Amino acid sequence: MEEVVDIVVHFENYFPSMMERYGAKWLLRELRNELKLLIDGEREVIMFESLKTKSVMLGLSDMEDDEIVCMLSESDLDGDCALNQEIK
Ligand SMILES: [Ca+2]
Repeated sequence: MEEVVDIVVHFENYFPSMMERYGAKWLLRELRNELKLLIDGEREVIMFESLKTKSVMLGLSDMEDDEIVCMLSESDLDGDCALNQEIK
């Protein structure tokens, strides 16, 4: 769990060195594994409620609702208010 928090909270700091050290393929696989933690169990997508609930678990409890909405809207390509790209 500590590794998950490090990756999420310090992503921008770690990204360049991790990419250089382990390669893009490894990094993408790790990110996909971490994203699975944010998926809503019933709908099997990442949505506002699951992000809000699980952000606390990941040590991101100070995230404002509008920041979560912004994260979702930036990555929600089909506009259904959920991140349902293939991340399994
Ligand atoms: Ca979507």
